[in-house]
Amino acid sequence: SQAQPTRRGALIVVEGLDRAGKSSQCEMLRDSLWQKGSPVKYIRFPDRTTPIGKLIDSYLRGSSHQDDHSIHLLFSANRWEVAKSIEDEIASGTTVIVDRYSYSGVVYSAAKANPTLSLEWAWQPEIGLPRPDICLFLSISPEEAAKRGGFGVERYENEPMQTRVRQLFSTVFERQEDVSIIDAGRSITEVALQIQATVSDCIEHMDATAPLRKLE
Ligand code: NYM
Ligand code: MG
Repeated sequence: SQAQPTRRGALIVVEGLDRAGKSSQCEMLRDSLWQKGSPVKYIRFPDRTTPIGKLIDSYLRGSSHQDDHSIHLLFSANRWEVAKSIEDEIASGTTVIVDRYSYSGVVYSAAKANPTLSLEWAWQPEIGLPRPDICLFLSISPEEAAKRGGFGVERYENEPMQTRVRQLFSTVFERQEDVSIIDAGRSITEVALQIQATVSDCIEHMDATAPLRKLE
């Protein structure tokens, strides 16, 4: 009999505002896929462990200053430096769950209202990166976010910035294909079950013999 073509893994991105519950949901999704026997890996951006990631971390903690364009390109470079390893994992059959990706990249930078840093400008360095098979947008209302406790101490964790980020996420996801909006204002379990169902549906319907696509 003929050998089956290798099924590649899926690239699953989880996006949302700060305090939407992304990290907990990513961990639960990883565990549920693992229990079903799928090889799976969970990564996050920014990856603060690399040399570029350390510059980003210092900027976010407010210990260093960066020009808006410069920090934007560092966030993008932080994705490019692991793009190949994501592609390799996926080609070998591992599903990769990514906590924040290019969508956070463009939205947080454009939210600074810098006149020469538009969404369009911000998207350019993302072109060619691995394209997610699905992007789950964890949506919570500003009221629900407020109930989840105060802001952290990092740059961007303030009301005016979060309001602009929320608006820009809507703009970006209106134009984007393969997005699933998840109402993340519900209980952790309800949200987790909807995410699992959405991801199973995506994995079942995607062409797992075709290679991963690229962002364009
Ligand atoms: N962030 C994250 C960006 O500004 N650009 C990016 O490309 C990415 C991936 O970093 N407030 C911002 C959004 C967050 C901050 O992320 C740190 P996290 O997930 O809170 O550690
Ligand atoms: Mg955060």
